[in-house]
Amino acid sequence: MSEKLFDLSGKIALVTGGTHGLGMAIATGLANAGAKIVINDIFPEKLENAKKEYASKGVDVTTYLFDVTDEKAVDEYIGKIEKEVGPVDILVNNAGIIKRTPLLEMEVDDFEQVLKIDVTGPFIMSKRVVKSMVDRKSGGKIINMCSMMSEVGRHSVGAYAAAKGGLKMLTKNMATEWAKYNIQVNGIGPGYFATAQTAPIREGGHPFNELIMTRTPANRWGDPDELQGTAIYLASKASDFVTGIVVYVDGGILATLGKTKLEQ
Ligand code: NAP
Ligand code: GCO
Repeated sequence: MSEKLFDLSGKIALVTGGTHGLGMAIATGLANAGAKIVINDIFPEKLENAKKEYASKGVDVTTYLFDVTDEKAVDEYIGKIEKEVGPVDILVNNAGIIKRTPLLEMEVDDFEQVLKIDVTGPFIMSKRVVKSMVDRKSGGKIINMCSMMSEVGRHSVGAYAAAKGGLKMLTKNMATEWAKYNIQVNGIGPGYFATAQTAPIREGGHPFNELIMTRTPANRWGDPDELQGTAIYLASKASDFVTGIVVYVDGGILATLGKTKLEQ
Protein backbone atom coordinates (compact mmCIF):
# COMPACT_ATOMS: atom_id res chain seq x y z
CA MET A 1 0.00 0.00 0.00
CA SER A 2 2.67 2.57 1.01
CA GLU A 3 4.58 2.29 -2.31
CA LYS A 4 1.40 3.38 -4.16
CA LEU A 5 1.47 6.65 -2.18
CA PHE A 6 4.58 7.74 -4.08
CA ASP A 7 3.78 6.11 -7.43
CA LEU A 8 3.58 8.64 -10.30
CA SER A 9 2.78 6.07 -13.01
CA GLY A 10 0.37 7.50 -15.58
CA LYS A 11 1.16 11.09 -14.57
CA ILE A 12 2.69 13.75 -16.84
CA ALA A 13 5.15 16.17 -15.22
CA LEU A 14 6.27 19.44 -16.84
CA VAL A 15 9.53 20.77 -15.39
CA THR A 16 10.36 24.26 -16.62
CA GLY A 17 14.04 24.95 -17.32
CA GLY A 18 14.71 21.25 -16.88
CA THR A 19 17.77 21.02 -19.17
CA HIS A 20 20.26 20.79 -16.29
CA GLY A 21 20.82 21.56 -12.62
CA LEU A 22 18.05 21.17 -10.06
CA GLY A 23 15.39 20.86 -12.76
CA MET A 24 17.09 17.87 -14.38
CA ALA A 25 17.62 16.21 -11.00
CA ILE A 26 13.97 16.69 -10.03
CA ALA A 27 12.68 15.56 -13.44
CA THR A 28 14.84 12.43 -13.24
CA GLY A 29 13.47 11.66 -9.78
CA LEU A 30 9.88 12.11 -10.97
CA ALA A 31 10.63 9.84 -13.96
CA ASN A 32 12.05 7.17 -11.68
CA ALA A 33 8.78 7.34 -9.73
CA GLY A 34 6.88 6.62 -12.96
CA ALA A 35 6.03 10.04 -14.40
CA LYS A 36 6.29 10.93 -18.09
CA ILE A 37 8.56 13.99 -18.35
CA VAL A 38 8.20 17.17 -20.40
CA ILE A 39 10.76 19.98 -20.15
CA ASN A 40 11.14 23.39 -21.74
CA ASP A 41 13.96 25.84 -22.18
CA ILE A 42 14.78 28.95 -24.19
CA PHE A 43 17.82 27.65 -26.10
CA PRO A 44 17.34 24.82 -28.67
CA GLU A 45 20.85 23.47 -28.27
CA LYS A 46 20.33 23.07 -24.52
CA LEU A 47 17.17 21.07 -25.18
CA GLU A 48 19.02 18.82 -27.65
CA ASN A 49 21.91 18.22 -25.25
CA ALA A 50 19.53 17.63 -22.35
CA LYS A 51 17.54 15.03 -24.32
CA LYS A 52 20.75 13.03 -24.78
CA GLU A 53 21.75 13.38 -21.12
CA TYR A 54 18.32 12.25 -19.96
CA ALA A 55 18.51 9.29 -22.37
CA SER A 56 21.84 8.32 -20.79
CA LYS A 57 19.93 8.11 -17.48
CA GLY A 58 17.24 5.97 -19.12
CA VAL A 59 14.72 8.84 -19.14
CA ASP A 60 12.78 9.70 -22.33
CA VAL A 61 11.83 13.39 -22.20
CA THR A 62 9.74 15.48 -24.58
CA THR A 63 11.16 18.95 -25.10
CA TYR A 64 9.58 22.29 -26.04
CA LEU A 65 11.17 25.65 -26.77
CA PHE A 66 9.34 28.49 -25.04
CA ASP A 67 9.87 31.27 -22.51
CA VAL A 68 7.86 30.97 -19.29
CA THR A 69 7.31 34.74 -19.24
CA ASP A 70 5.72 34.82 -22.72
CA GLU A 71 2.00 34.38 -21.97
CA LYS A 72 1.05 33.79 -25.63
CA ALA A 73 3.78 31.18 -26.09
CA VAL A 74 2.87 29.48 -22.81
CA ASP A 75 -0.78 29.23 -23.90
CA GLU A 76 0.24 27.84 -27.31
CA TYR A 77 2.75 25.34 -25.95
CA ILE A 78 0.64 24.02 -23.09
CA GLY A 79 -1.99 23.36 -25.77
CA LYS A 80 0.63 21.55 -27.88
CA ILE A 81 1.81 19.49 -24.90
CA GLU A 82 -1.78 18.49 -24.09
CA LYS A 83 -2.31 17.38 -27.71
CA GLU A 84 1.07 15.71 -28.29
CA VAL A 85 1.89 14.22 -24.87
CA GLY A 86 -1.21 14.56 -22.71
CA PRO A 87 -2.60 16.76 -19.90
CA VAL A 88 -0.10 18.09 -17.36
CA ASP A 89 -0.70 16.58 -13.90
CA ILE A 90 2.41 17.96 -12.18
CA LEU A 91 3.96 21.37 -12.88
CA VAL A 92 7.39 22.16 -11.42
CA ASN A 93 8.10 25.89 -11.78
CA ASN A 94 11.87 25.47 -11.75
CA ALA A 95 12.96 28.02 -14.39
CA GLY A 96 14.64 30.98 -12.76
CA ILE A 97 17.53 33.39 -12.87
CA ILE A 98 19.66 35.29 -10.38
CA LYS A 99 21.57 38.53 -10.78
CA ARG A 100 24.15 39.21 -8.06
CA THR A 101 24.33 43.01 -7.86
CA PRO A 102 24.16 45.27 -4.77
CA LEU A 103 20.84 47.14 -4.79
CA LEU A 104 22.42 50.58 -5.04
CA GLU A 105 24.18 49.49 -8.24
CA MET A 106 21.31 47.50 -9.76
CA GLU A 107 19.51 48.81 -12.83
CA VAL A 108 15.72 48.78 -12.59
CA ASP A 109 15.51 46.73 -15.81
CA ASP A 110 17.70 44.01 -14.27
CA PHE A 111 15.64 44.04 -11.06
CA GLU A 112 12.44 43.68 -13.06
CA GLN A 113 13.85 40.87 -15.22
CA VAL A 114 14.59 38.77 -12.13
CA LEU A 115 11.08 39.28 -10.79
CA LYS A 116 9.56 38.62 -14.22
CA ILE A 117 11.23 35.24 -14.65
CA ASP A 118 11.22 34.12 -11.00
CA VAL A 119 7.70 35.22 -9.98
CA THR A 120 5.64 36.24 -13.02
CA GLY A 121 6.84 33.18 -14.95
CA PRO A 122 5.47 30.73 -12.35
CA PHE A 123 2.22 32.75 -12.28
CA ILE A 124 1.83 32.61 -16.07
CA MET A 125 2.69 28.89 -16.21
CA SER A 126 0.48 27.92 -13.27
CA LYS A 127 -2.51 29.97 -14.42
CA ARG A 128 -2.48 28.23 -17.82
CA VAL A 129 -1.85 24.68 -16.52
CA VAL A 130 -4.43 25.05 -13.71
CA LYS A 131 -7.06 26.27 -16.20
CA SER A 132 -6.83 22.86 -17.92
CA MET A 133 -6.81 20.98 -14.59
CA VAL A 134 -10.01 22.79 -13.56
CA ASP A 135 -11.66 22.18 -16.95
CA ARG A 136 -10.77 18.47 -16.70
CA LYS A 137 -11.73 18.29 -13.01
CA SER A 138 -8.51 16.28 -12.66
CA GLY A 139 -6.91 17.93 -9.66
CA GLY A 140 -3.12 18.31 -9.83
CA LYS A 141 0.15 19.34 -8.23
CA ILE A 142 2.12 22.58 -8.54
CA ILE A 143 5.65 22.77 -7.10
CA ASN A 144 7.35 26.19 -7.00
CA MET A 145 11.13 26.35 -6.67
CA CYS A 146 11.59 28.79 -3.83
CA SER A 147 14.88 29.30 -2.01
CA MET A 148 16.60 30.05 1.27
CA MET A 149 16.19 33.58 -0.01
CA SER A 150 12.46 33.14 0.47
CA GLU A 151 13.37 33.49 4.19
CA VAL A 152 16.63 35.42 4.53
CA GLY A 153 18.52 38.04 2.57
CA ARG A 154 22.15 38.22 1.66
CA HIS A 155 24.40 40.88 0.18
CA SER A 156 23.97 41.41 -3.60
CA VAL A 157 20.91 39.17 -4.19
CA GLY A 158 18.15 41.66 -3.29
CA ALA A 159 16.13 41.23 -6.49
CA TYR A 160 16.34 37.44 -6.20
CA ALA A 161 15.32 37.49 -2.52
CA ALA A 162 12.38 39.76 -3.34
CA ALA A 163 11.39 37.34 -6.09
CA LYS A 164 11.75 34.16 -4.06
CA GLY A 165 10.03 35.75 -1.07
CA GLY A 166 7.22 36.72 -3.39
CA LEU A 167 7.13 33.22 -4.85
CA LYS A 168 6.68 31.79 -1.34
CA MET A 169 3.65 34.05 -0.78
CA LEU A 170 2.33 33.34 -4.30
CA THR A 171 2.56 29.64 -3.42
CA LYS A 172 0.35 30.25 -0.35
CA ASN A 173 -2.18 32.21 -2.41
CA MET A 174 -2.30 29.62 -5.17
CA ALA A 175 -2.84 26.98 -2.45
CA THR A 176 -5.66 29.07 -0.98
CA GLU A 177 -7.50 29.60 -4.27
CA TRP A 178 -6.99 26.19 -5.89
CA ALA A 179 -7.49 23.73 -3.00
CA LYS A 180 -11.19 23.53 -3.86
CA TYR A 181 -10.18 22.00 -7.21
CA ASN A 182 -8.07 19.37 -5.43
CA ILE A 183 -4.91 21.10 -6.67
CA GLN A 184 -2.10 21.19 -4.11
CA VAL A 185 0.50 23.96 -4.42
CA ASN A 186 3.73 23.77 -2.44
CA GLY A 187 7.29 25.04 -2.64
CA ILE A 188 10.70 23.47 -2.36
CA GLY A 189 13.29 25.73 -0.74
CA PRO A 190 16.75 24.38 -1.53
CA GLY A 191 19.68 25.60 0.53
CA TYR A 192 22.95 25.83 -1.35
CA PHE A 193 23.35 23.25 -4.12
CA ALA A 194 26.18 22.58 -6.53
CA THR A 195 24.84 23.71 -9.92
CA ALA A 196 25.85 26.09 -12.72
CA GLN A 197 23.90 28.83 -10.96
CA THR A 198 26.09 28.65 -7.83
CA ALA A 199 29.37 27.81 -9.55
CA PRO A 200 30.53 31.48 -9.53
CA ILE A 201 30.31 31.60 -5.69
CA ARG A 202 31.44 28.02 -5.04
CA GLU A 203 34.45 27.46 -7.25
CA GLY A 204 37.94 28.96 -7.57
CA GLY A 205 38.44 29.46 -3.83
CA HIS A 206 35.52 31.93 -3.59
CA PRO A 207 35.15 33.00 0.08
CA PHE A 208 31.42 32.24 -0.07
CA ASN A 209 32.31 28.55 -0.18
CA GLU A 210 33.88 28.85 3.30
CA LEU A 211 30.79 30.70 4.55
CA ILE A 212 28.55 27.85 3.41
CA MET A 213 30.77 25.34 5.21
CA THR A 214 30.53 27.27 8.49
CA ARG A 215 26.86 28.23 8.15
CA THR A 216 25.60 24.78 7.08
CA PRO A 217 25.39 22.17 9.88
CA ALA A 218 25.80 19.45 7.22
CA ASN A 219 29.12 21.11 6.30
CA ARG A 220 28.64 20.75 2.57
CA TRP A 221 26.81 21.91 -0.56
CA GLY A 222 23.73 19.93 -1.51
CA ASP A 223 23.72 17.39 -4.33
CA PRO A 224 20.79 18.13 -6.72
CA ASP A 225 19.63 14.49 -6.50
CA GLU A 226 18.93 15.14 -2.79
CA LEU A 227 15.85 17.11 -3.86
CA GLN A 228 14.24 14.10 -5.59
CA GLY A 229 12.57 12.65 -2.48
CA THR A 230 10.86 15.94 -1.58
CA ALA A 231 9.79 16.47 -5.19
CA ILE A 232 8.29 12.97 -5.44
CA TYR A 233 6.46 13.50 -2.13
CA LEU A 234 4.97 16.86 -3.20
CA ALA A 235 4.06 15.43 -6.63
CA SER A 236 2.37 12.31 -5.25
CA LYS A 237 -0.77 11.11 -3.48
CA ALA A 238 1.23 11.13 -0.26
CA SER A 239 0.84 14.94 -0.08
CA ASP A 240 -2.87 15.23 -1.04
CA PHE A 241 -3.68 17.04 2.24
CA VAL A 242 -0.53 19.21 2.18
CA THR A 243 -0.77 22.60 0.49
CA GLY A 244 0.69 26.07 0.90
CA ILE A 245 3.97 25.05 2.51
CA VAL A 246 7.62 25.37 1.52
CA VAL A 247 9.79 22.36 2.31
CA TYR A 248 13.35 23.54 2.99
CA VAL A 249 16.04 21.07 1.89
CA ASP A 250 19.03 22.97 3.20
CA GLY A 251 21.38 20.83 5.32
CA GLY A 252 20.13 22.71 8.38
CA ILE A 253 21.35 26.17 7.38
CA LEU A 254 18.03 27.90 8.20
CA ALA A 255 17.96 26.21 11.63
CA THR A 256 21.14 27.79 12.96
CA LEU A 257 23.24 30.92 13.41
CA GLY A 258 26.24 28.90 12.22
CA LYS A 259 29.43 27.79 13.91
CA THR A 260 33.04 28.94 14.20
CA LYS A 261 35.89 27.11 12.51
CA LEU A 262 36.70 25.61 15.94
CA GLU A 263 33.24 24.04 16.10
CA GLN A 264 33.40 22.50 12.58
P1 NAP B 1 20.12 27.19 -13.34
O1 NAP B 1 21.26 26.26 -13.50
O2 NAP B 1 20.31 28.66 -13.55
O3 NAP B 1 18.91 26.68 -14.28
C1 NAP B 1 17.78 27.48 -14.45
C2 NAP B 1 17.04 26.96 -15.66
O4 NAP B 1 15.96 27.85 -15.96
C3 NAP B 1 17.92 26.90 -16.90
O5 NAP B 1 17.64 25.72 -17.61
C4 NAP B 1 17.46 28.11 -17.71
O6 NAP B 1 17.61 27.95 -19.09
C5 NAP B 1 15.99 28.13 -17.35
N1 NAP B 1 15.36 29.42 -17.66
C6 NAP B 1 15.80 30.64 -17.28
N2 NAP B 1 14.95 31.58 -17.73
C7 NAP B 1 13.95 30.93 -18.40
C8 NAP B 1 12.78 31.35 -19.09
N3 NAP B 1 12.44 32.66 -19.17
N4 NAP B 1 11.99 30.41 -19.66
C9 NAP B 1 12.33 29.10 -19.59
N5 NAP B 1 13.42 28.63 -18.95
C10 NAP B 1 14.22 29.54 -18.36
O7 NAP B 1 19.47 27.06 -11.90
P2 NAP B 1 19.52 25.86 -10.82
O8 NAP B 1 20.66 26.08 -9.89
O9 NAP B 1 19.34 24.55 -11.51
O10 NAP B 1 18.19 26.22 -10.00
C11 NAP B 1 16.91 25.88 -10.51
C12 NAP B 1 15.87 26.64 -9.73
O11 NAP B 1 16.09 26.44 -8.33
C13 NAP B 1 15.91 28.15 -9.94
O12 NAP B 1 14.60 28.67 -9.83
C14 NAP B 1 16.76 28.64 -8.75
O13 NAP B 1 16.44 29.97 -8.41
C15 NAP B 1 16.33 27.69 -7.68
N6 NAP B 1 17.30 27.48 -6.60
C16 NAP B 1 18.58 27.10 -6.88
C17 NAP B 1 19.45 26.83 -5.80
C18 NAP B 1 20.87 26.38 -5.97
O14 NAP B 1 21.60 26.34 -4.96
N7 NAP B 1 21.31 26.05 -7.16
C19 NAP B 1 18.99 26.96 -4.48
C20 NAP B 1 17.68 27.40 -4.27
C21 NAP B 1 16.83 27.63 -5.34
P3 NAP B 1 18.98 28.43 -19.81
O15 NAP B 1 20.09 27.71 -19.12
O16 NAP B 1 18.77 28.03 -21.22
O17 NAP B 1 19.03 29.92 -19.60
C1 GCO C 1 23.38 33.06 -3.89
C2 GCO C 1 22.92 31.71 -4.37
C3 GCO C 1 21.58 31.38 -3.73
C4 GCO C 1 21.11 30.04 -4.21
C5 GCO C 1 19.83 29.65 -3.55
C6 GCO C 1 19.96 29.52 -2.07
O1 GCO C 1 23.98 33.80 -4.68
O2 GCO C 1 23.13 33.33 -2.70
O3 GCO C 1 22.82 31.66 -5.77
O4 GCO C 1 20.65 32.37 -4.00
O5 GCO C 1 20.90 30.03 -5.56
O6 GCO C 1 18.76 30.44 -3.92
O7 GCO C 1 18.76 28.96 -1.58
